[in-house]
Formats: sequence, structure tokens, C-alpha cells
Amino acid sequence: MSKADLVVRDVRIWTGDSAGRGEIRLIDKGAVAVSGEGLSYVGPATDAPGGTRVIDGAGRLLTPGLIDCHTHIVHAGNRAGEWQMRLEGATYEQVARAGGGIVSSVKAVRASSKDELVRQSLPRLDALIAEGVTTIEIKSGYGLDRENEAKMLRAARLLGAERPITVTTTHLGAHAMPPGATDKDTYISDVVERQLPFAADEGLVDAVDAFCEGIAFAPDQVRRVFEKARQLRLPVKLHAEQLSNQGGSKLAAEYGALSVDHIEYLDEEGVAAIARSGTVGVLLPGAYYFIKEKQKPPVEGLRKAGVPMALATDCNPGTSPLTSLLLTMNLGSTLFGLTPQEALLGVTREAARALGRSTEVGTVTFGKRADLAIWNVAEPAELAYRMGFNPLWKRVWRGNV
Ligand code: DI6
Ligand code: FE
Repeated sequence: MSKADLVVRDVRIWTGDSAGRGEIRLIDKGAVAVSGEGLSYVGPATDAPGGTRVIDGAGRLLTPGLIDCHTHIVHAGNRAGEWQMRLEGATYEQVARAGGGIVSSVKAVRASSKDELVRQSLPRLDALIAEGVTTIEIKSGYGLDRENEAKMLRAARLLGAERPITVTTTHLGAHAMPPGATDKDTYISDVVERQLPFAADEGLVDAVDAFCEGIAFAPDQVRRVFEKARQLRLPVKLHAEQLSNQGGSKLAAEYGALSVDHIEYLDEEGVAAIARSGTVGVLLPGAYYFIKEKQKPPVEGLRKAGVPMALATDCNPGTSPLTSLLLTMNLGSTLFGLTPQEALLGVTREAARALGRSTEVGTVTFGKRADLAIWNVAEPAELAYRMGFNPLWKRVWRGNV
């Protein structure tokens, strides 16, 4: 066997691959070899090839690099004032209807240059990277016109160039009504006819998202966005059933959506629909916690129906100012009842699926990209267990430590 570029020896590998009966394949005293950007060996250390560089893991746990599959990490300013308002009793919906909420972030983003957006977003990105995140999805949605949506997505791409992390971008022009606009159908025409084709043409869009909600857009308006995405051959996702049941998930399933996200108010029919379409349910416990939502997503129903569940930070200034995917795992378990294994799958294998990247990342599998995290813990459950503690030892992104 020829020499690999990098070999990590004596690690306990949580592969993320199924070993049947709901078990995940674990390899004790394992090793991985990296050649170029990919994994060229995953198995017992005894059979591992030699490496130009060798790292002794001393029995530590090795997992796939973590994936945050739903973020609004590119934004400007903060909404601490609005948070105080809500602490005093105002609801998220009331704040939004009073012209606060998303619109105030839109004003801040519009007033910022692309470089300023990058500068303000980097510390948040660095916090995630420090916890072993190797892939992140970043949405637009605070620009709400052609130029400003594109600016946000360019900032997202730039973040990926500035740091060792894979960035996937999602166009979320249909997030809210821009300040001053009154007619939702007219605004959706702008998203469909001007924003999306432009951003797609510039290579800025990996997926298309919308916010289907009473305070945002109705299913018929989302359908127009999805039709355009289909025309542009872009996959879709949807903020659905976060505050009420609008039937958004059923619509998303019709379009073979990669994921439906939030889904606290998803009903049985909706669960069945996304089970049939193979759509991932992305749970966002940070937002649930921060807005003090009472309705939990139907985890047991999703489980029974075999819907893959992912977990993400939803990092955004209004409803989830959260930049820890490890804490997100803990919240997913304590608040929603995910098992620690489901939580870990939710930020690795299923998160990759929610981004349409399963063939590249999400598990420690021969041939996949060498995106890895090595932890100062013995058991996988310890990752979701602690709150506010980061046991990352080393992180490997595309073969680079
Ligand atoms: N749902 C959310 O929780 C965020 N967007 C969405 O569609 C909120 C974004 C914000 O308030 O800034
Ligand atoms: Fe979101």
C-alpha cells in the first residue's frame, strides 16, 4: 500500500454509517488515512497504511466534521433591544407586526458593505469552527432586493475563502416583506423575476429557501418561488410550520425539497408527505428555546415514519443568536427528546443530507472528503451532554489539520 498524506492512529471512530438495527458502526482502536482531500482508509489501526504525517489519537473519539445546515450567520448588528422587549412580554409576532424583527436586520444589512458583513460574521463563524464544524449553510434573506441579496451571498462565499470551511449558500429572498413594500405577490415577482435569476447567474446560489408563515408568505407564493428554482435547476428547502400549520411542508414535499425546517406545528399528514419525498426534517431548538415556543416538533412521529432528522443552530439575530452546534445538540436532546445518537447524526449524516451533500461529507467513510473532528471524550454521547464546554482536540478539513 502506498503512503497516505496523513494517518490518524488509535482513535475510536464513530463513523455515522449504519451498522443495522439502529446502531452506528463504531471502530475501536481504529485509524483513518487521508490522501489529498479524501479518506483513503477507514478501519482497524492494525491494517492502516503508513503516512507522511502520523497523528496518535491516544484512544480519542473521532467523528465526521460537524455540519451546521441552517444558518443566517451573515448579518449586521444585533437585536438585543428587541429581545428585551420580548422579555417584557411582547411576542415575536407582535414585534414583527410592529415593524421590528427581520426588517430591522434588513436595514442594518443594507447599510453595510460586503466586507463589513464579512467582518461582523467572522467571529460567529470562528466560534463554530472552534467546535469542529467543517461545513456550514448560509442564507441570505436580510437584503430583500436584488443587490443586497447578492451582497449577502457574496459575503457568505467570501467567508468560505477566508476560513477552512465549506460554505453552501441558500437564497432566501422570500424571507420577509422589505420595508415599504405592501403587496406580497408583487414582492414575490421581484424575487422570482429579478433576484433569483441574477444571483443564480452569478453562481451565488446552491439552494433556494422561503419562509412559509402567516407573518411571511403563503403556500401559493412559495410555490412561485419553487417553480422558479425548478426552472433554474436549484434544490429547495423551506422554513415551514414554525409558528402555525400552513401546509408548507406538504408543498415542499411536492417539490422534492431537501429539507423542511423548524416544523414545530407539522401534523401527521405533513409527516407522511415528507416521509414519502425523502425530505429531511431540520429541527432548530435554539429558536424554539429563544422565543419560548411551547409546541414541540413531532419527533416521535418523524421517527416512526423514518424521516431523517437534522439539527442546526439557525444562527440569526432575532430568534436564535446561537453559535454553538454542541449546545444545539444538547438542546435537541433535552428539549425535543432526541437520543444523543440522533443528535450527533443530526449534525453530521442527516445535516449533509439536508444540504444534498451526502455523497461528499457527513460520515467517516472511505472515499468521502476528509472532514473530521477528534474529541477529548470517550463516548459519543458526551458531545451532546455538556453545556458550554468544548472538548474539540483537532479538526481536519479537506485533509488539512
Ligand atoms: N424563522 C426564524 O426563526 C428566522 N427566520 C425565519 O424565517 C428569524 C429571523 C429573524 O428574526 O431575523
Ligand atoms: Fe431560519
